[in-house]
Amino acid sequence: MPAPRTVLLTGAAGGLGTLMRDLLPAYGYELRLLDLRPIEGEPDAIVADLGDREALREAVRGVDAIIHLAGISLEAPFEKILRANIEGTYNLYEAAHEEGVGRIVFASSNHAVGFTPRPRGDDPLIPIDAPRRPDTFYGLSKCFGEDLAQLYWDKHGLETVSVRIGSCFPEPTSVRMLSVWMSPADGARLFHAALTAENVEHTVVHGSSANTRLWWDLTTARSLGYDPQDDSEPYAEKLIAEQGELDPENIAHAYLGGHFVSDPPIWPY
Ligand code: NAI
Ligand code: 15L
Repeated sequence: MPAPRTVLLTGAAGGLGTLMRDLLPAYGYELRLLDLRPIEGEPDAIVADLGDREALREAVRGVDAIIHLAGISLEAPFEKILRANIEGTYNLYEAAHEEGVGRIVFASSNHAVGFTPRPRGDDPLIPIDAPRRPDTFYGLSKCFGEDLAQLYWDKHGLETVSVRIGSCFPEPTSVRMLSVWMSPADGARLFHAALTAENVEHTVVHGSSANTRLWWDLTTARSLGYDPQDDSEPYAEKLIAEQGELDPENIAHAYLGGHFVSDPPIWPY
């Protein structure tokens, strides 16, 4: 596949979309933006719902690749998750297939495997082939997205890199995040690698920086050419002073998914 140049960024008005709008053009991409909400200062952004198949078909026409961030990004009632994340992602894949788009980078989440116990002591890092253990309907929708990606590769030759993102924010804000944080700059590095690596078929990778307190294995992400440059450790002393170390008796500190595993999930995490 020739290196993509024109990339559709769905969810462009969101937190991660906003960070990527700033960072990805430096890699030479021309971004076409799409979101349910208008974006200030971006009059050309496409305002469309993932439920609108005609709008999606038009939005994907002529792009070389798609970064799919749009959807509900936290736990929500199943019906809402169904519409935005499950049907919406299906609609996007159908449109991409119909218009001949070669590659999608799918924003999956650590919550697809959120009930995986976090490593303690000398435990090995969580491998990329750990069994699915969604911690929410939200996490379940990410499992669906990953399986949808596999289907469209096997049946139609549409490639995807599913990035199980940890926590991509300007700074880590919790002790848990020290282990799963992905700096925005590393996020852009990983998306760039996912867009340009050869023959990815459908590859699932963990998405985080090279944190000292890392919980999961980054080998598959690195195999795409991803070379993370950041580490959450400079934030550790302050966060631990404020919040304390993770408590082994607290269920929300026991699993990869943090507070998403509690019922109902507790915010903030
Ligand atoms: P966000 O909630 O800030 O942004 C999501 C965007 O999607 C919003 O701008 C929203 O308007 C748009 N959207 C929602 N439903 C839509 C629909 N039906 N049609 C069109 N647009 C719709 O979320 P954030 O943090 O930017 O995350 C982006 C993606 O990355 C999400 O898919 C999220 O699940 C995933 N992710 C993010 C992580 C993070 O640390 N930020 C961690 C793991 C996964
Ligand atoms: C996610 O999947 C969410 O979209 C994001 O808002 C964070 O909560 C992140 O996971 C996390 O686990 O920190």
